[in-house]
Amino acid sequence: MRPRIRGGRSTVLAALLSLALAAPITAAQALDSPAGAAAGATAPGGADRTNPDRQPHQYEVTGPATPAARTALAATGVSIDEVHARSVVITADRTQAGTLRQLGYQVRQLPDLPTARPAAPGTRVKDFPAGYTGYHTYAEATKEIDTLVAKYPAILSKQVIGRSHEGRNILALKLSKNVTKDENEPEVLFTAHQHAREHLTVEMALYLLGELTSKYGSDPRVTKILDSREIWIVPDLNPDGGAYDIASGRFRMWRKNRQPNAGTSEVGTDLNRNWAFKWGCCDGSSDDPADETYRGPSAASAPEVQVVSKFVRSRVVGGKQQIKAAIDFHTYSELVLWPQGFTHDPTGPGMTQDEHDTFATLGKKMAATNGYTPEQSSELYITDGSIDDWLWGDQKVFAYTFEMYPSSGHGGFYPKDSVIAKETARNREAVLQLLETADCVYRVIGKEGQYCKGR
Ligand code: 0X9
Ligand code: CA
Ligand code: ZN
Repeated sequence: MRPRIRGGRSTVLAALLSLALAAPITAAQALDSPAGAAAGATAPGGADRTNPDRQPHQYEVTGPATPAARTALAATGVSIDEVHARSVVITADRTQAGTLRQLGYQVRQLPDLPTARPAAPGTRVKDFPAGYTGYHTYAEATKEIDTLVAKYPAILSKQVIGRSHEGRNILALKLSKNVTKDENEPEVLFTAHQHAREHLTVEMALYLLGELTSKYGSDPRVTKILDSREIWIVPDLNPDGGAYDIASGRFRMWRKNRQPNAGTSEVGTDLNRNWAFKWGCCDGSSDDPADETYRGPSAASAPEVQVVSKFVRSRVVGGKQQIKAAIDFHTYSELVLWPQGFTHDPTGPGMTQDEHDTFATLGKKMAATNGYTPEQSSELYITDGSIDDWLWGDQKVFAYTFEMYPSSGHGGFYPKDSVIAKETARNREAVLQLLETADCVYRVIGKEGQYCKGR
């Protein structure tokens, strides 16, 4: 059993609030000002998120030096943001930090980021604060995507594949020559923004959309890729969380989605613990809705996870999954990670030696292009219900997780907008290599003949 560091704290008020929030709003109410996304002192976060003991901060925890020790710490439900040789940086609130101290951890609070002055209570800020306005809000990203679709209709198309809990559209953009036809070409999936505070990943998706459209016909590599692949980009898996994170005028350090939880005022599920493969199996997620890594009440309980799971399954054509490779973008730590996250074993059930070697070889190749550190994700700490484990374990997609800039410090989840151009372009080469390899990923270990004949 994982140590529960905090019990439920349901009050009558909290129960009423969560009931009030439980009704999903309609699409018509959605988009810019969903009812559930109101800001201010009474913001549902839950009810006591205005309590200073419940504000998230980053803490340095000294001691954990092995994957097992980090998994034990992560099993308390805090998120691990940085991994160092003999310490980690976590996100937790004061109550959780106190509990960790009681468990014997050495815990030191790190200074909060200087953020803009909060908006007046009850008002809702629509843009990022000064120094961050180069980041795209959901509305700005939607507008930019629509402009690109209008400009490049022959190679870019947009589908609404479903809606978030609060009713925002979840999009899948397809990029390919003859984009309106489903051709028999290898498909590659890029996803971003499962975690609300990881705004740089939306910029990564927008960068890829801009690059792959504007360079078609002039850049020979991009041209060849669009001529021979079908690329899917889901630029924002957690639009509700992203909007909530910026809505008060100061960053809330929010991670989860914005789905209420029954019987508590605590809001949200960690989408990257909610996927329906070995969900909750292995002490790699939390069963406490108050925790950062709450896995949800059941596998794929989050509408955002359902929407993208259904979309991925829809790419099975003639009994064959068309998507061959994928990257899910996160921040931060500058890592290229591969499955399986639920186990420390590099091979074993669900992963042959050749499959592992293929993952590792391609992962290291990509990491050599962007300077990230390549490793199996469980080298960090065990996770269960993550998207890459589901894509691999359930769909046999060679799925990676990229943890983007910074490697540590430097604004953590909130680097200034001045880094966007450099830190998105930094992954260009890795993305192109993945796309070029997608017709036979096993080529990287020289086993094309064995695994990719007769495709
Ligand atoms: O914990 C996570 O979900 C990821 N780190 S983050 O700081 N972006 O939250 C890491 C996931 C690593 N595990 C797998 N990819 N399975
Ligand atoms: Ca095509
Ligand atoms: Zn993340």
